[in-house]
Order: sequence, then structure tokens, then C-alpha cells
Amino acid sequence: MDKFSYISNAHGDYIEGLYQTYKSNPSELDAQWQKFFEGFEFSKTFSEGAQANTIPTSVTEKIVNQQGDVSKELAVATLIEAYRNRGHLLANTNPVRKRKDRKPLLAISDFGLSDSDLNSVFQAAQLVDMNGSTLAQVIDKLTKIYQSSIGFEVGYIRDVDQQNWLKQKIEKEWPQFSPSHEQKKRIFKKLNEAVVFENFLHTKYVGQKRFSLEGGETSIPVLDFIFNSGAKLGVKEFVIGMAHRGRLNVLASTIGKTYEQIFSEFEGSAIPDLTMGDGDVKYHLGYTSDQTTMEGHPVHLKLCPNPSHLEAVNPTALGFVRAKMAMQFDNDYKHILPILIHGDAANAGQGIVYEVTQMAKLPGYSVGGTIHLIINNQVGFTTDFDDARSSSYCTDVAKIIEAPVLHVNGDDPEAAVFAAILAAEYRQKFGADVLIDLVCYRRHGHNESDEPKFTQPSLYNIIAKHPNPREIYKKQLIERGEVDADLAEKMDKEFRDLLQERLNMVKQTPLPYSTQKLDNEWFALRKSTPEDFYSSPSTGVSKDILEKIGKALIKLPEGFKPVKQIEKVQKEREEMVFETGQINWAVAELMAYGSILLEKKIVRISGQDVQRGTFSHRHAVLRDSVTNFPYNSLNFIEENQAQLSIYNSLLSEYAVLGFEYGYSTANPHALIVWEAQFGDFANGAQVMIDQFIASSESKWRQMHGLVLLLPHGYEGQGPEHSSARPERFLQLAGEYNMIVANITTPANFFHALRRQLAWPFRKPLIVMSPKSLLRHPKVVSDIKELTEGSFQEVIADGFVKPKDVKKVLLCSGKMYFDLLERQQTEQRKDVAIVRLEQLFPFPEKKLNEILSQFKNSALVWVQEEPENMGAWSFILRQLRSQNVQVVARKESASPAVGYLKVHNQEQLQIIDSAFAK
Ligand SMILES: Cc1ncc(C[n+]2csc(CCOP(=O)(O)OP(=O)(O)O)c2C)c(N)n1
Repeated sequence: MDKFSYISNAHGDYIEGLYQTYKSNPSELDAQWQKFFEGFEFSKTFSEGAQANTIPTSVTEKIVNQQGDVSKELAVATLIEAYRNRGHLLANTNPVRKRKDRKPLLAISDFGLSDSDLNSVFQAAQLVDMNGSTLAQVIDKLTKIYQSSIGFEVGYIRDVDQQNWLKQKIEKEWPQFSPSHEQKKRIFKKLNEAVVFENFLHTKYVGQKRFSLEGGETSIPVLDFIFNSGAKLGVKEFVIGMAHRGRLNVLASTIGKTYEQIFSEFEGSAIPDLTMGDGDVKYHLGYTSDQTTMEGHPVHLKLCPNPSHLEAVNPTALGFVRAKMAMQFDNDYKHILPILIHGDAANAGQGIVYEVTQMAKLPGYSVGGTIHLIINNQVGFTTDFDDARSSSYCTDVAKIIEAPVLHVNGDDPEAAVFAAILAAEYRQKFGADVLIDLVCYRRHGHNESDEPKFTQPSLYNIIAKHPNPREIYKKQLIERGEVDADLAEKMDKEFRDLLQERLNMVKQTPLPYSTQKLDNEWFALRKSTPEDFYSSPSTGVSKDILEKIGKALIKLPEGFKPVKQIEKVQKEREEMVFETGQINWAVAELMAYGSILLEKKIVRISGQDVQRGTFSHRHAVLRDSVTNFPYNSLNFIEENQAQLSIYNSLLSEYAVLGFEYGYSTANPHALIVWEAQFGDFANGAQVMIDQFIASSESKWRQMHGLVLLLPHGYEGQGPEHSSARPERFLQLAGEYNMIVANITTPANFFHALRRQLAWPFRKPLIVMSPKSLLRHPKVVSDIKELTEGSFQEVIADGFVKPKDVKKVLLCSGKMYFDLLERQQTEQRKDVAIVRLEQLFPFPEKKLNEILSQFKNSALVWVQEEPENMGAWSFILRQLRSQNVQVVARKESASPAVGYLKVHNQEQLQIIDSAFAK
């Protein structure tokens, strides 16, 4: 309910109460109420009580009981406030059709007022600084502000500073906004470039897909003014995430990809060199450049590469920004600004938009605010907005974080530029998200060979006759005498000639396909070669360093009172490092992180509950049992070490994994880890895995070394908590794109983590990580194994003698320990167990060296997963020249049974079959 609307029915005591609050502590009241009482207190209306400390009863009675002037005053105040809150519902934002009736309730009758009141003067007019004006004049002003080409949707913002700042911008600056001559010329120039570029491509490459910006060309001056205003306020780098629509135009008109490069991609005249990867279509490619803004500020611009999957790029762009903020800008958000460009249908429909919005203010994921630009062409492919969303606006998700939304008519570029400037200033001032909803239209079908009249015939009849935004603006400028017609024509012709000239050049000598330029941070690294995977680099660290880390792990700050169980954990850690030398999984993991921090490389870990660890094993952050104070012991190994940032994530996989991927593409010298609660939850982030993690190097030459820890293993916990779906990763594995590992020893895990940064290239590492094995007595490594050596891709059987062996069981991960138990219990020297610690890249050479000792033995792949899952089909493909058999669970629809007893029976059957003579 509106703040003021109930007041005419309120009891006098209520008003009196508000007034008393106003007297004692005015800041507790809304700014509107403050102003209201301010006005009334000092106005003549209340002259009888001006000296008194209470509102005289006669006045409150008048408010409550009478239909006289005072209740009308309240009605007018209510009306003003209603315009502020709901005026956007009537704003003139749609360039091609009438707005839907969204029940704004802004008629004067909605406030108990009538035409006869229009010429009366109300005190409430001072709420909009219109003392002495008639109601009609007040409404006129409100209409001009709130029903203009911008719909300001800000009424839900509770922060008083933000409210006041926005009110100033909206009610004072917007009505007087008048761009300078230079600004107008710039707007026109940018519109000209945007329109002519599309038009040129449309005529030269008829029917070729380019997902044109036509109808939404005003986006280009909007971006230009965001860059300009942002740079004036300290931004040095802009990072853009966007989809297909208008991408080529953004690349050419704002990011500075040359027209020759773009035309060459259209010409597609030579077979590109595929040794650098398989590439991507032109409207998915990224680009970086250095530009100078209109007012002469240098800025670095980056457009992130993106897949077809709408909105998937968003968290990756933000993760990238977060990394750069830390690396380059001392964590000051004011120097780097993310811009996410959305389609209206995708912004409304894709859940990841919600996930990313929810990240905005979290300590682990905040980037100091994002500017969102929605190119709202009112259609999603063929779907009208009535079928695309239940919400009034495609931007409504922004309300969860109280972000201002500026709905702008795309045919009014000056209004759009006002919104752009406001957005940049707001983001720089408050470090918070802000949205520009550029309401426009799509001139053609979804792509240029699509017929939009199949589905939106009446809309497209209107669009066919609708002039483009450049024509509209040109007419305005000419009518206002701000530019003469000749100049406008000249600009058009000159630009068209320039494009033709570039096209002629390209037709004569097309440029070769250019792969994406590497960001500077990657210069020290190189692409991998197959030989790189024959063996792993040395990754041991000295005992001194391990002990130093061990000391930090067991030391607590003065006065810190751990909970009882942690005292035990600390004691065990001490025994492991300083007495027995037998290191478990968790300590090996922490040792790996600690050793990297000591090399002054940061470690960042995120995922659900990672600080403690789902299985209560990591305890990277300890809590004081009394004060709750968090203590991250790995940050206190020695001075000048790098920092471990470990964040319990929001309950999201898709966006969080995307964020960490983005982070890892920005900083190749950091170890970035994402852990799933159980491995199968990575399903929710499958787009990130398929479209980015597995394929980014091939598509975009974008390397990264992100680590995914995916708890995996059949322990009778049912279908959802057993399998991290290794088969999916193995199916995605090709061209050395990632490491897929199922590791059995703490030392090997230690080396695998350290290897990530020891390589002169980067590869994502997918680890099927342990659950119950975290506490298995056999899952320990001697500390010596951490001080020397390297990651072991294959581990041979040290128990058997090759000549006795009749059967070799090849396995990976937890399966090993079940097989080992039988082998040891029955002292089966005729059965060798060989562990594949790394499944991909398949360590063929190393495996063959081991297998060559067992020439006359049978070879059996043993896995816990059903035969149609797990690594079996991958192994079969890798070992196709060998006669390899399989022992696995039966082919199944679901990864595991739901009954513990059946699970146990199945597990036994696997072991029995594996050891059958
Ligand atoms: C996640 C996802 N689902 C479906 C598609 C197929 N698709 C491509 S564009 C599009 C419509 C997008 O509409 P909107 O977000 O309004 O952007 P517009 O193309 O209108 O600019 C659809 C459904 C896709 N690319 N990604």
C-alpha cells in the first residue's frame, strides 16, 4: 500500500505519533513525511499550533474527520508519491506500440480528487518544490518527469542516500537535461555508425545471419556514454558480457574491431589454421582493445566471448572483473566496470539471471555493481512478451537487490544517454547494480532470413513503416536547428564510403582469420603439446616448508577458543605432520594450498560450505566458539605470503561455477577451485562445463586452470549422491582440453593441485574426489611423498610379482580400496591391481609400460558405476587394440540403487567377479 494512501482513514493518534517522531528524530521518517511536516509546521495552515509541541487536536480532527482542505492535502501528497512509485507504468517508453494497461492508478479520482481541485493550490505541492502552484501544474510537472521517455522505477529502494540522490537526478536534472552541442554531435555520430553499418551489411551480405541491432541502434550511443561517464569517474577498464543481438555492431562501433576484420569473417575466403583450435562463429567471438573516450580518457575495453546459451556469459564476465579488480586495481571497484547486455526474453526467462543478481552484494562475488543494458526489442525469437514472462517488466528480478531500473524509449537517444550517464554515476557512487531497459524493436526476424510476419504480423506492419532512430534524431536536430541537413547527409555518405573502401580492400586481399588476442597476463604461458602429458613436472616441496604450513595449521590466535571437536582435529594434524608423518587427504590438500600461497600465488576456493567442507574434513576456516570469529589459518603462515580466499557460496552451481571460470581466465597465476557439494550437483552447471570449461581453449583460445572437486563414489547413498558422472567429462575430453582424474592418495592429490600452476600452460582439472575415503585408514601418504616427485598418472601394484599374475585389474578411484581389501585378505598374488589416477589425457605410454610386464594376463576394467556409465566406454576406446573385459554394475537408467542392502550385494558381486578365477 502506498505510504500516504491510508492516512485519510487514520486515527489522529497515528498522525500525532508521526509528528512526535518528526519532532524528536526526523531522520526516522521517510523523506516525504519529513517534508510534509516541515511544510505544515511552518505553513500558515498550521499557524495555530506553530509554537506548540503537538499538532493541535483541532488539526488532527480536521485531518481525520473532515473532507476539508487538509484531507485533500494528504490526497495530493499521496498522488505525488504515487507518481514517483508508479509513474513509470505510464511512461512513454514504447516506440512502436501502445503500452499494456498495468493499472497505474494515477487518475486524480484514484485519490478522491476531482477536476474542481485542479485549479486549487495545495501545500503538498512543496513536496515537488512547487509551492504556490495549482494541482494542475503539479500534475503537469509530474507527468513531464514520470511519463516522459524514461520510466524511472526506483520506488522500492530503501537506502535513504540512494533515494535522495535519485530524486535529485530525476526531479531536478532530468527535466533540465540538455546535452551540449558536442554531445549531440557524438550521439548522432554513434547512431549514424550503428545504422549505416547494419544497413551496409544488410545489402552486402543478403540473408546472412548477423543478428542485427536494427531497431535497437540507440544501444551504441548508450554504451559510448557509459564509457565516457564511467571513465570520467575513474573507470579504466570496461568488461562486457553480451549475446548475439547487435554483437557485431558493438564490436565495430564501440570496441574497435576493424571493419576489415569483420568483413573478412563474412567473406570466409580461406580455410583457417585449425592448429590453434576449432574457432567459433563471428557473433560469439570476444575482443579486447584500448580506446579513448569522447572526452579523451584512455580505457581498456573487453568483450567476453560467449556461447549461444543466453545469459551464460554473465557470471563469467563478473568473475573476470573480480579477478582483475584484485590483480590490477587493488580491489577498488571504481576502476573496472562490468556491463551485461541482455535480451528481454532471456533476461526474464533464464534462471541464471536470478543467480547472478543474488550474487551482487555477497562478499565472495561482489564486483561493486554491474550496469545492465537490456536491448528490449519486445520479442524473443518468435515469442511475444505476453508469453515470455509473468512479471510486468523483463527487468523485475532487479527488485530483489533494490537496483534502480530506467526504462527508456529507444527512439529517444538523448533520454537514453541521460539514462546512461545516470547509470554510470550511480554505479560509481554506490557500487551497486543499475539497469537500463532500452525499449526498442527488432526490424527484421530473429535473424535476417527469418520472416517475422508469420508470428507478429501486426507489429511488423508498424515496424515496416517506422523510421530508424537515426532518421528520427536527425529530423529532431534539423527541426531544432542544431544540425543542418547537409551535414547529416555528409556524415552518412562519408561513413558508407569508408565501409565500401574497407570492403573493397578485403575483397582483394581478405585478412586471415584472426584468433582472439591473449590478455597480457597470459603472455608468459604457451599452448600445450601432446608430449607435455607423457609425464608430470616435479611438484614436491621441502620438508621445511611443509612444517611451516603444518605449524600454521595447528596454531590458533591468542585467546581463540575452538569448539571441542576442532581441538581434536588440531591434535590429529599435529600428529600427522610432526609425529607419524602420515598425511591424510585434508592435510595434503591444505599443504598444497599453503605451498602455493608461499610462492606468492593466490588461492581462491568457492562452493557450498567449502570453508568447513561438506564432509567436515577441510576446516580451512575455524570459528571461535564464543565470539564466532573466523580464523583462516593458511593466511598466517608467514608475512608477505599470498592470501587464501575461501567463500561458502550461495546455493547455486551454474552461476558460481561460471564466476570461478571467469576468474580463472583473468588470472592464470592463481589456483582457483570450485567444489560441488556432491559431484552430481555439477549437473546444474552443465552449460558452464560444456560451453566454457571444456571448449573455451578450442573455440576462443581462452585457457584456464580451474579445478573442479566433485565428490564421487558408490557408498550406498542412493542415486543422487553416488556419481559425479565421470562419463560426461570423459565424453567432453578431447584434444587435451582438460584433465580428468580419480585420485587415490593424498600425495597424488597434493601434486595434482600443484601441477596446475607448475605447467607452462593451463588446463582445467576435474577431480572425482573422495567422501568416506577422507577418513579411510589406507588413504594416507607419507610426508616424504610430498617433498619429492610428481603427480603419478598410473600407479602400479607393488604387492604382486609379474610372473605370478594371471589377471590385471585396471581401476580408478575408490574401487581400488575395495579390490585391495580382497587381494590382501586372500593374498591373491595372481591378481594385480593397477590404478589409473588420471583418466584423461589417457596416460597410454605409462600404462603400457606397466601392462607390458603382464603379457600373458587377462586385462579387466573394474568400475563401480553401471556399465553404461563411468569410464568403461572411454577405456574401451582408449584400449581398443587390447582385449579388455569389464566388471561393472548392470546397465541402468539411474546411477545407483536406493537400497543399502542391494548396494552392498552389488558391490560384493563386483569384487567376486573381478577375482573370479
Ligand atoms: C539458453 C538458450 N535457450 C534458447 C536459445 C535459443 N534462442 C536464441 S535467441 C532466442 C530468443 C532471445 O530473445 P531475447 O532474449 O529477447 O533476445 P533478442 O534475440 O530478441 O535480442 C532464443 C530462444 C538460446 N540461444 N539459449
